[in-house]
Amino acid sequence: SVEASIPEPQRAAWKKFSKKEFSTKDEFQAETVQHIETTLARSLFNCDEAAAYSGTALAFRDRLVIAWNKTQQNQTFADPKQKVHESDVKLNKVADLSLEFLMGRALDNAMLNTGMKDIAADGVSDLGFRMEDIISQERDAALGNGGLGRLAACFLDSLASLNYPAWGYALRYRYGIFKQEIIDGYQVEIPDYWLDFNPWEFPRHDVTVDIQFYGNVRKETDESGKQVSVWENGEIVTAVAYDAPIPGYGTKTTNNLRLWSSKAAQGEFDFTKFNSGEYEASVADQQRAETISAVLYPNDSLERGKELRLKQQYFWCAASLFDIVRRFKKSKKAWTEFPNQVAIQLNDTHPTLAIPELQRILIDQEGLEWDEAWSIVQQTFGYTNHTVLPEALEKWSVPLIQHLLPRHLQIIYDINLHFLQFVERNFPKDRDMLGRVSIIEESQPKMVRMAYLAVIGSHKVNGVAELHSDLIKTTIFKDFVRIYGPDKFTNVTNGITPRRWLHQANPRLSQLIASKLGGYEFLKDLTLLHKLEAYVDDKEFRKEFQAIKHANKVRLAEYIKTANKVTVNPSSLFDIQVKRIHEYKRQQLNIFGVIHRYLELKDMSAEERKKVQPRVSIFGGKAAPGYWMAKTIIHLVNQVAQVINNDAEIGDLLKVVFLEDYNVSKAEIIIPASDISEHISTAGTEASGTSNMKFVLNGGLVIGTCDGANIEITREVGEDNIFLFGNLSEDVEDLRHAHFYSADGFRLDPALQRVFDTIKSGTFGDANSFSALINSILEHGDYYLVSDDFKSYVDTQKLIDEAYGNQEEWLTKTITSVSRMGFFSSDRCIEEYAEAIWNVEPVLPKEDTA
Ligand code: B1H
Ligand code: IMP
Repeated sequence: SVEASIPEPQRAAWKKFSKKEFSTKDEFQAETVQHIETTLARSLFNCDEAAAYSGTALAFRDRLVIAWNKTQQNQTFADPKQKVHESDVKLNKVADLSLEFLMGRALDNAMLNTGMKDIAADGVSDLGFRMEDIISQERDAALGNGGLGRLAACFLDSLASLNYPAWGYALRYRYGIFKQEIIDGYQVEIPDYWLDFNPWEFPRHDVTVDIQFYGNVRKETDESGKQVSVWENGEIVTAVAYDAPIPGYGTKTTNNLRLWSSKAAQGEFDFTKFNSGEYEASVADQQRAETISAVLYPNDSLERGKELRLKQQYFWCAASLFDIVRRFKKSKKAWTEFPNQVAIQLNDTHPTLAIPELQRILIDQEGLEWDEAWSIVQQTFGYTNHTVLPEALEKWSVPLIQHLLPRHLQIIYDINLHFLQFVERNFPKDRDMLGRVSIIEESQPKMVRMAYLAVIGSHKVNGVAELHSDLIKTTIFKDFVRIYGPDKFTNVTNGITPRRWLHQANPRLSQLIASKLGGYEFLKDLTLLHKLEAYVDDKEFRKEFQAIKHANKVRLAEYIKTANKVTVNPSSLFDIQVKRIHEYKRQQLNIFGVIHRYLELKDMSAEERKKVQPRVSIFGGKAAPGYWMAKTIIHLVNQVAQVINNDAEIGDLLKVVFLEDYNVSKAEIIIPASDISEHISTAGTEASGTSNMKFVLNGGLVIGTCDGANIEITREVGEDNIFLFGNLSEDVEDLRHAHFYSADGFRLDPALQRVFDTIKSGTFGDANSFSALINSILEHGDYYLVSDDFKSYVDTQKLIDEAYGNQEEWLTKTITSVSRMGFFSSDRCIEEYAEAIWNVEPVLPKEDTA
């Protein structure tokens, strides 16, 4: 084996001194104190909570690294007991290319996944600290916008927990998603510089890749007389790897998240320029290079075609592929083996340049023929689509790609030519087809349609919930279903990791479930939750379940008190909508509903008000900085909150709260505290949604449209346990059409008209601030069907008030729902990807195989 190739004395010395994973309280404390004293240069006398966090985190990081090293060795060498030659190196790794990984905090996750949280909590308590305080010192790793980035993070947790050999690849942004402050009711963006102290990452200054941009392409003839293309004279930027360990739950498998950071190729700065007096120019080069990985683009579901974004995408794809290819080449296997050894999943179209890049490596650098190379490319990639919204579909202008990546543009044109010839052979009579499916859109300027390139360059394409996967087959990829047949397209309904979203966020509920199910096995096999249904009538269980929900609401109420200076009654119905602010997600429908409720309360007599179900409407979420309409919605919510919360006549009957800076760690407090959560997108617009799953798993019910994963949640929990409303996706087109062309004109529900009149009268401040929001409905065709769904929305909210009035029945609904959520574990997703798309098997850690 590889071990055997190292001389015995050397191995003995390593074995003797190589670090062991701590497993007792004493060992944990020894590690922590040592880090505080030596790594951080602090002492008993100046160790604050921040230092205690750092010491604890470093102790856990070291522990993860030991497991991480073993995992990487184990995954790299097929069978450690047999003699393994270099040529037997086994890869079979999944590479998950995602521009976003919304990881949140790492310490709590590391403690829970390694099963060491109790020991550590006990240990820090002896040192004078409370574990909750230490945990809350950590800053979120916020390298993502929303659902797409968090899904990638859940997938990493599942991949490691299921022992799949998998690496995530992304960029090491210096600034993650901005921090949101609400000032005078408006969103203000503050940069999120999160790297001053990040104990979780390992700089790998020895793992670097030089990446080229711009330049030109020259044709030359090689020794064998073959024409080859040489891309040269470009600008070089260096990618440096930073690795973060990803621990699995209840396993020693620890995978890797590799983040690339950009720096100037010549190192710190150019000394020749510096010495010749061009100090500023030498620093400018350095800054230009570093800008590539400087900041995460804060647009969720909107593409803006900026050159820097394209640079980010290529930089990251090229560095990641270089890394994967280098590792494969060490195995000395034939190229035809590549797709059997590596599976690369494209998280949306953002990494689509990896397709022409791999083709370029194979034909220009490795000397393969076009067809052979292309077959390898297609077998290697899988593409996950996350949206059908037209404004989110990526297109890059041909002149921009020509300028930045001249060789890639040639390859894209060649891919397109081969593809269109194939289409022409198979559909000779359908002339329009060629124009429709061409990768190149014949606009001014011409555009490259990245989604088409991703479909053509992958062997499988999947949507993220059943309705969405059906929609992509009948809308954006309709022609491709005819061309390739339906088998190329599949569905993998999204899921969430129960480790973070139940065990970590709601420890008391997790513990209650474990007490009934005989342990925590359900965290590895969430379908075991179905056994809870047997306890739905168990008095003790019901009491504890309800007490937990109440305690979680108290915790959120305390947070609201601190953060918003608003007192809410934890016995009210907590109605929560937290997600990115977007017209298609329809926070405007929610706030119009709140205004309607307020007006009704104002109309009531004191006697009538006594019968009303008190409610707290909680909002949270970021608007993209340039998305004016979304910012207007935030402003309206805050103005409405201001008026209602200060109306003495209303008191506890209605409170409105906008929670600032929604992020992963706040979600962990907010989600367990809902009675109702809102997932009310216009039907057909939300591909899946994943917070809907999190809320139900934590004992909340959903008000939602027939959209995304709401449909499968309904199938699982039963129609009686969810509040569905609104028009169906198949009717959306007709309704939009009717807004413009209906003979009897645009009709507005009188209740919604009254809401608009109230806003226009200045009740919530300057009416002009909100005119665009109202006009988008009254004047511009109400694209998101707010007026069409308003009545059914407020009627359904009434049903919810009534249902909540019967607390026993409500409790039955919530317990039943929790017990039926087993399907929504991201472990199930990963098994589906592994089987239907990647064709990979788990690699068990050594200890577990023995
Ligand atoms: C989703 C995005 C997205 N879909 C472009 N598309 C982005 C598109 O930075 N950009 O340019 C960023 C994000 N995000 C979401 O993915 C869907 O809207 C959700 O419905 C889905 O649950 C989630 C995960 O599949
Ligand atoms: P390589 O490209 O195959 O050398 O591996 C890629 C990365 O994995 C490098 O950063 C290595 O340091 C790391 N790596 C490979 N094998 C091991 C191991 O056994 N322990 C820790 N890291 C490893």
